Amino acid sequence: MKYLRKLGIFLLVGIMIMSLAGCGASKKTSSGSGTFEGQAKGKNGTIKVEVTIENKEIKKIDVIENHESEFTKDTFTKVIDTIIAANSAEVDAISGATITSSAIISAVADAVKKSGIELAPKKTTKASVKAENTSTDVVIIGAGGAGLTTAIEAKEKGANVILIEKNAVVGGNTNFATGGLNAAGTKFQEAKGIKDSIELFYEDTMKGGKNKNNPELVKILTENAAKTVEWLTERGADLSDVGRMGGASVNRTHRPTGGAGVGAHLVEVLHKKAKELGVEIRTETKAVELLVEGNKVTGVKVQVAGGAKYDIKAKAVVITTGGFGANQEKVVKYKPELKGFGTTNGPGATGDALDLVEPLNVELVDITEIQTHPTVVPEKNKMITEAVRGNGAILVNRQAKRFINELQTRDVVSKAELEQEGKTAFLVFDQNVRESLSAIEKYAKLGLLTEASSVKELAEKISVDAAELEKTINTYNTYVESKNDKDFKRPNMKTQLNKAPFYAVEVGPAVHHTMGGLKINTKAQVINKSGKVIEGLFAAGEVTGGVHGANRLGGNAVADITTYGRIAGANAADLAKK
Ligand code: MEZ
Repeated sequence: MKYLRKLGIFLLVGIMIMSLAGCGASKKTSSGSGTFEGQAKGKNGTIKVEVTIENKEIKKIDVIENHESEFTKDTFTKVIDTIIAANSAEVDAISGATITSSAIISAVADAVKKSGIELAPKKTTKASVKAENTSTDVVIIGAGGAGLTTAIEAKEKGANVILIEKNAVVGGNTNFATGGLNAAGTKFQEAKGIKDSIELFYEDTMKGGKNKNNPELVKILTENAAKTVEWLTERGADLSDVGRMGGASVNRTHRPTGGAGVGAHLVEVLHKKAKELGVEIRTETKAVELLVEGNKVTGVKVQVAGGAKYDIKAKAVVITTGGFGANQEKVVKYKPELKGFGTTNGPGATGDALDLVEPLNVELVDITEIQTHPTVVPEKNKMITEAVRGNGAILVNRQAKRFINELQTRDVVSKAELEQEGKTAFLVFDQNVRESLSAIEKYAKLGLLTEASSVKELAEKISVDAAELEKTINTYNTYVESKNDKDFKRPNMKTQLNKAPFYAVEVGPAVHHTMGGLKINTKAQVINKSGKVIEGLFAAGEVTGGVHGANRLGGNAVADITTYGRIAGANAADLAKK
């Protein structure tokens, strides 16, 4: 019996050792073969991969841990395919998702190093990118939210469409948009009993833009945004949740159920739709010159990865390249006081269109109007969506005092923060707010939140006076109850901050949106310095100027890119049919 028990323990220990070896970092089965783990730091945290090698050849790469944004999914597939084809981790990173793709490459290199196996790299000829002159009805430059929308609309109107994108991945800055899309008079507002009107939306937008906006463009935006919400919904988007952004009189910011981020969701829906419709999307294809005959744009010269150039002739060209918020040189050129500021923009927002249109004498509007977003984590450049304030968070300074109506427009909140000690502030909220907005989960995963079980503990953790922070929050809670913010007249106080845990994030302003750009009319046609339409040339989204005036309201960018994207797509297709 004793002997049997001993044998049992012996076997159990043996099995445990074997299974521990199985779930360990490496499983080398025989020389030149095995499965090995490797890791590297991605944009949002650790990326872990499991690499299967058979007879010195990489056969399979599984990503077993990653915290990267949804939109990088394509990047994973592309870079893994490249590594397997080359049988080597010495491959190039992918433009538009450089940090993520470099991390995958490094994680694979780590696994290969741990394996001790010497791989024999294969010579790969980069799949030859077609670099032949071609022609189409409509060519669209830039596959962000505006470009994808334009492409779908033009294609659905019967045009043949080529959509080019300089990066290897689509989505551009829209991938980072979080807060939502503003629209007045939607069925989603109606279902929630929200009383809104196009007039009120128009007034808020003009006031937010300090009346510098082009009233005709704002009229078209505000009249058509609700139709855009319908259009997007019909094509698969979920915009059923409605929240509040700074400068809005009512809740009109549409976003996915539970308050999830809007941008990556829309890019996924639009990308899928564009592919389904047969839009030809050419990535790693950069516009280098507009083709012009007289006063007419007739196509675009492009350059592909590897350097070859070719022409795409088209009956209509639409520029949807976005703003220049990631281009410090251009930002400082137009607004020197923003020197040294961080940016919320993806690396592609470099303002290429400003150079492209230079020979065409295009009128630029409000080009010096550049917006900072007030709740960006310093150094990390992670934007904390305005929806967190919209759903109840407050801002306090280092004296633990509120200093502004948190739902003021971005220019006003940014300025107020820069006047505080340390030029930053703390965004403070509770579990009520966290539970109301799923976008916050991403910040928690990224480790951006300081969490505490009481206000006192939170104050200690962020080094502010505990009694003062308790007083500030208690006073704010009485304002929520009486619906009257006696200090700053904040209009929308959604919830008392009284449910533990409590949270804080240090935030400050960073470059967010470039309001200025190419002058367009209400048909999205581009206008030159003599006030004339440039035939065959359209533009939509952040590349244009006039819609937002001196300051854009949160939620109006996604409304702009999709609404004017639809307008540009429809008019470009019409022109092509003529
Ligand atoms: O429109 C925006 O820029 C926006 C809503 C950003 C955000 O705070 O989420």
